[in-house]
Amino acid sequence: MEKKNLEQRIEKLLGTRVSDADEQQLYYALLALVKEECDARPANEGSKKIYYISAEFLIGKLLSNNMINLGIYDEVKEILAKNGKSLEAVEEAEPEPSLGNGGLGRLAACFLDSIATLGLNGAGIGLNYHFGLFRQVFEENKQKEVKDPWITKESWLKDTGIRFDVIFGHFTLQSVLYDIDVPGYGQTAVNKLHLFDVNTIDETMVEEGISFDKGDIARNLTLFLYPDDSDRAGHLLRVYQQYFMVSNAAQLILKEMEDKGYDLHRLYEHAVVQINDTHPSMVIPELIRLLTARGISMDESIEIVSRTCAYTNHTILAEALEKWPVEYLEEVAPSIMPIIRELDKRAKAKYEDPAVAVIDKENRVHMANMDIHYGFSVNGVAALHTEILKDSELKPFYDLYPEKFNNKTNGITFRRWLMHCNGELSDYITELIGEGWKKDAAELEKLMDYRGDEAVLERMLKIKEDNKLCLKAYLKEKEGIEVDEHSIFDIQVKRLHEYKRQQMNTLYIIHKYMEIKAGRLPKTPITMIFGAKAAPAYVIAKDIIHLILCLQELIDHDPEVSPYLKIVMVENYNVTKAGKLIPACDVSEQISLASKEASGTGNMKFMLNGAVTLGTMDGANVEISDLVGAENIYIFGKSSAEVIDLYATSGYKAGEYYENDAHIREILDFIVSEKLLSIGDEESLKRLHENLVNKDWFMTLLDINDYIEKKEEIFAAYENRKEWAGKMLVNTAKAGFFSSDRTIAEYNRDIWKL
Ligand code: 26V
Repeated sequence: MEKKNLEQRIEKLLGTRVSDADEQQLYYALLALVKEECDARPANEGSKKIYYISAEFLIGKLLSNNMINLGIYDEVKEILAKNGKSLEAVEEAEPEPSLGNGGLGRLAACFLDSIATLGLNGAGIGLNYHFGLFRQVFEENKQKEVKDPWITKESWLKDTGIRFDVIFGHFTLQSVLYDIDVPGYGQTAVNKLHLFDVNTIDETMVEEGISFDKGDIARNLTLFLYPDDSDRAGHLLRVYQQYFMVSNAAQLILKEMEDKGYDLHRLYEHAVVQINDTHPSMVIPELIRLLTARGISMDESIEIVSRTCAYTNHTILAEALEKWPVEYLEEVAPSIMPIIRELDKRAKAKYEDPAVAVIDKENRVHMANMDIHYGFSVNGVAALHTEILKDSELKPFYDLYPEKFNNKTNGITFRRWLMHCNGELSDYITELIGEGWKKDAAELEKLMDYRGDEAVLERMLKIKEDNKLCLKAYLKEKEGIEVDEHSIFDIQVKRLHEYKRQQMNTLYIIHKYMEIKAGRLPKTPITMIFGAKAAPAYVIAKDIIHLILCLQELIDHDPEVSPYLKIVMVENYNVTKAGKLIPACDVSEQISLASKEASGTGNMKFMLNGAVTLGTMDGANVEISDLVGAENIYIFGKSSAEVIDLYATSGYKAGEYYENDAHIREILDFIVSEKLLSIGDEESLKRLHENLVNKDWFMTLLDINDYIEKKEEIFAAYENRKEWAGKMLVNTAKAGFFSSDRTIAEYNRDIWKL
């Protein structure tokens, strides 16, 4: 597109001069421009298509990323600048949809970008939640959930006119299909994200916070992602959502196959379905149902679908592996229950082991088990994770089907997580090694040549400083929080979960607070930044947020401590905030209990942007550590093998650490000290204290001393600025492996075979 032409097009869409328009008008004009541009481009073609089905697509704001991918970002930026406008200000006008919870959903979004960028014929399929997960607000140092509307009159959604009937036990709902365009970087063709919805949704039924009548499915089906499931109605609603998602997906897939005139007996030659965690698992019986309804025998339908579907596991936490009572499925989706029973019967006829049954003795359907028996591929998301699946978590299945198991280490799109969020570093890299890395991330390795180049190292430090200044301004404006750009920015942002051990980081803060009180001051002040949403019904996770916010208040009001230590918990952590925080980070906290974090993807984003990792040997940290080498990462804590053994032998007793280690006791008791109780909620703080002393299921106290020691070590290393800059450079240079382009190329080579 020619520049002059582009400006004219924008002005035509605006109906006024760029210089006369406000940010809101400019946003809508650019939205329309990008949609027009996508409409003008062809769809990816090919005789086989990948359908990536996921309950979450954490896509973030799309304007800038779409413009980068379409190749008009720099020009638009210039046109705006010339007219006295800033693209950053325009970005503010775009609402961010919270169609995801964390890593699973963000991975799906990165994958869509890479599938399109590699020119693969593919689509995402999910649901159009009107209020997303929820928006987090802090009140009285506690998380409160409110609805998070994001759909405005003009948005990325395009009504396709496609409608399907989904038949539930007691009623039928007609779906509405909206599409969001997914342009690939430097590609002409465009893919789609398909989001299904119902026209009968009633947004007004949400009452206080995020509560609503869970029984009224026609009106509530797509209000929220992961609606509260603490009662039967909530469980049923989740099953309604899942069946609605996959029935639509299966109908769409077969419609596309039939429109192309493909033979459904050979569905697997033209379609591959990637099941993202267990939420879309019912697509297997639904596809079988639809094939048998078209006259294909049960035997053959099962065979066809088993050759079409592949499953990705994203967690080994037992509670996240879904098991739905047969009774619920009978009520919601009675038409697939006979098929699930048939699948169960066949599995039981072949394998006696109850561990691999589809329906267990308590009459619950194990979704993952169904996926593994009736899919052709099972993958984990990092090398260690896949090994744990094979050796312990899914061992009985690995023994049956070794050929199905494979690893696909996660990745991230460098378009969003470097080119867009860190323009300065991105441009500097290009200045040093050329443009090639944007299409082939492995080329970042060329940066290794500059390890000893002082000017380059100086510049890396300068860029980090600039990004810290940007974050400082952002936090001041958005959260009213003042940070010191000369302090060390130590960041932990991710879902709040005990296994991720934000509580361990918090115990360090108490330790450091006591040190400062005792006159042992850090050389460089420290800013500890958190961002995390807790699931609304996850009581201990909310207690941890409460503790962090109470410590933030305590330290802010203590002039003896506040010059050296600052706590920041950003409200409503999301993709946009991640884009501001990550480029400014010095120390990346990746401190999960070894064996529990399947992969992590934040760890990759931080290293790419020149942060140094403080972490356990868990998930993809293991691969990061292998790549950067021991001098460029700070590893602590017990190994996954040791942890797995502790669980097997019930060998970990938090109480013993509390009894036998005076320092640990002192730190923990601070949680229920006068100082904190005068700020916080007694019930919440006492519950957390009691949990850490007597339960501590994710073994915080096991690693706390090691963690404190390593953290002091990494802070000391920060003092040698030149050596630190070398570590930053190596981290960026070695991050190429974690491009989602590499991950998707591997999915395609080993699983999808497009
Ligand atoms: C979590 C939750 C929590 C809120 C209530 C409902 C609900 C439902 C499902 C889940 C599962 C989340 C699974 C997940 O996000 N796994 C993450 O996947 C990432 C991408 O593979 C990986 O990097 C992370 O290690 C893994 O935790």
